[in-house]
Amino acid sequence: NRFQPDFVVQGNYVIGGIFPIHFSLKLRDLNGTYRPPPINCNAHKFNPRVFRWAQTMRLAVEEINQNPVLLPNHTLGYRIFDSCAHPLTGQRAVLSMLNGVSEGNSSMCTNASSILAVIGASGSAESIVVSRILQTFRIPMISYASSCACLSDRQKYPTFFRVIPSDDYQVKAIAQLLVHLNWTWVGLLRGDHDYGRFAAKGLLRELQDTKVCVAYQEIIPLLYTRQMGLRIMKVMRSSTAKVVVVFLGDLLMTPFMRDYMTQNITGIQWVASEALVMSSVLSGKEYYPYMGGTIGFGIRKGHIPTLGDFLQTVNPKRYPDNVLVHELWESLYGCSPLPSSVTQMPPCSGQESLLEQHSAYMNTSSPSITYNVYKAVYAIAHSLHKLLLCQPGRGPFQNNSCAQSNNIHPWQLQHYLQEVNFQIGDEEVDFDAKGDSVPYYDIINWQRGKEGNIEFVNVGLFNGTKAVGEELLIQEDRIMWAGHQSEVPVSVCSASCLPGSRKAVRRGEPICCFDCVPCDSGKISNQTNSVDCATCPEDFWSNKDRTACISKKVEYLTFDSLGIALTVMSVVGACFTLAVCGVFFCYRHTAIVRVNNSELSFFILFALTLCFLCCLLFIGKPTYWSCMLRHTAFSITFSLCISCILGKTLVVLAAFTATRPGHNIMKWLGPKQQRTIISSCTLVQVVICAAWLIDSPPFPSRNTQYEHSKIILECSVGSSLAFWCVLGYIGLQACLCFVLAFLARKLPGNFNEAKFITFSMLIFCAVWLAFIPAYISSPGNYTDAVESFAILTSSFGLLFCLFAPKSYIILLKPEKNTKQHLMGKEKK
Ligand code: TCR
Repeated sequence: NRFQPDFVVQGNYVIGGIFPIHFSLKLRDLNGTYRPPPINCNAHKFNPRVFRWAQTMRLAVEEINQNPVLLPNHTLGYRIFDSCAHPLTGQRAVLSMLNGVSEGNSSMCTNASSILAVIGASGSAESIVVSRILQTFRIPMISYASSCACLSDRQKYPTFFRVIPSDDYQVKAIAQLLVHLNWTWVGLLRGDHDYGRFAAKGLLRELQDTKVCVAYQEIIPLLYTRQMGLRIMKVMRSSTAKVVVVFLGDLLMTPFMRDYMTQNITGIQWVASEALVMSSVLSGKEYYPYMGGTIGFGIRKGHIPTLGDFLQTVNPKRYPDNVLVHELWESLYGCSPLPSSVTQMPPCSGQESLLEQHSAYMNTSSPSITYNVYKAVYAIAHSLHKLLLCQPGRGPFQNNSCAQSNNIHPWQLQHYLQEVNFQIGDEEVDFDAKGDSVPYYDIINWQRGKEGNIEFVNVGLFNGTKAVGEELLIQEDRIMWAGHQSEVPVSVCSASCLPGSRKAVRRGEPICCFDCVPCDSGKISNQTNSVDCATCPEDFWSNKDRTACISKKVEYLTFDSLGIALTVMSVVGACFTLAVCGVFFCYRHTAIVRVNNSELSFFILFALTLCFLCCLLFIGKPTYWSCMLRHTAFSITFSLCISCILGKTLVVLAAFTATRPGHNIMKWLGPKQQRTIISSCTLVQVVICAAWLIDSPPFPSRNTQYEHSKIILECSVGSSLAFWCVLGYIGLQACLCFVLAFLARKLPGNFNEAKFITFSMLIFCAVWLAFIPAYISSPGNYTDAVESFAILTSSFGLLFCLFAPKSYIILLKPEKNTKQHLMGKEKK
């Protein structure tokens, strides 16, 4: 039971082929207590797709042999071995190939060196083993499917070439795709082989500096068990990552997918690696709900016009002895072409014929790996052709020698292989220094076909030869996403932070998982996913949403409701005062006006009018002048007013003492002296104000401290000492006035003014005492309002207390407006 090649054809030059025609190899564990049984590939599953690859190699060799231009007068032969999709059996295949156990039953190691080059192997793990063995003999190999980036190492794999791009490019493409589609939270599923290991490593490396994070990485073992699968599915289900990248061939994916379908997990968007994305095994109807919408990168496809016809020539009648052909029939038709079959299958009718519908084998519409095999054979043929064309004395080898056509060494062929450059279809084939080929991928999307099965639709491309950033070209509108959706699925750990907030990383979690915290007031972020909030420039403040800086609101006491109210009150107050003035003037000859010094009354009324009006200075935008005027005008008018009242009190007091004999104080308090007292009292205030204005006058200022979002225009007092001095002086006058009036309150007479003066001073002092705390603690622009309010109330207080009783008598009780009546009390 010797390991035999599956196909052999003799020729001048023989090339080897290694294909994983069988798969699902289960190695028995050996404990050394029995003789290990031979590994029998044929007992395992037959892969029609790979069988097509092997047939493609045969076709290519046949074509070349018939080609009058390429390798004329020479024939190519081949020996094709089954690697059984496992490194161990791959090793056995390559050893058998080298040993030359080929022709019939000959057991001798003939033709050991007759293999010039090898096409293969498929999986990277197998290629690694095969390459390690072949490099001892310097035999070049061209792999059609091994894409592991690890194989680009010329030190380790000096004779390795491939016609599939290295996965380095594919992971770049996948990373760009993830970034492009904003999938920042992805799962990673890979097989437990070199291909999966290196691809995952590469992808993680590519994602390092992007916004994409990997939520989990799960490994599907080579020997798949349901238990393992269920554990992985649990992880997938519990994760919020809806996008899963898979680096897996369809052979490993299929058993996993079967269990996956029983688990009813939906909503997963698959990103398939190249090994999976063109898999016809998973293109059945039943897979659509679970795998529909899958997107991935497929290698460049070609076209082999004669392939369909060639594949059809393979049938059991033509190759009655070939086990593989029988197996093909068994796997495609479920019947056994041999009458004496060991399998339980029913015998075939003999009418079976290969049609397109047997896609696993017959799909020739857009061959990819198949085309790679074809290219690889041609690459060898072209190199050989070049080698044979070598002109003696002009060769590339030592002393410009050429290879001898009847004794070509494989290393000589490798030299030509490295240099080869030829056209096939519309594609140019060559190898770079590492033996790699041009990176070019199509973006494949799994959409629903007419019969409900999955169709592979081209929706873009990745051209690795283009400049960075321009490699990816994707037609998003043509893509059908998972769950038959036309909208791009979302796969993020945390939803993006809207403008107005910023990201805050969660401790111990990947950067893709974050919280969004709103910006502080005065700071803004105007982009989604901002990392930081920017501070607004001076005089600007954040808006309510914290998305833009807006200029601060400038506030001052203006003609808004408050300002209007104050204006109205002050105007009304002034009018009242003038009205009282008018009344007093009209009745200036009546007793009540005359009994009290009428001149002083008019003075007081005049000063009160000014007091009312100076309240208007507090309304409106503070300017240099209005600031200076405000406090000084107010303090001087008030000072004037209180001085007059003081004068009046003195007069009342004097009048009282004058009634007693021996005191003629009235002599000293004539109108002239009164005026002097009033003006000198006022003058003190004027001097204080003048000093204030000269030394450090009040000035308009912008207060940004009180409320950050506003600029409050106010008058700074300049010198607070002066300010409080001015107020203090008024207070002093008022107190003095109060005390004097208090002393005079008991004076006889029906109409005792001193009572009213006491009362008015009481109100005045109360108002201004209340003013102090209110002024100090009032917010922002309300300080002005508070001050003007205090002015108004105290003015009103004075007006009413001093003049309301008199006006009442004048206007409504004229009968009491007689000297007798006013002095009535005295008579008692
Ligand atoms: N590289 C994989 C094997 C592989 C494959 C395929 C197998 C690729 N594409 C298509 C079957 C069909 C990509 C490896 O192991 O390197």
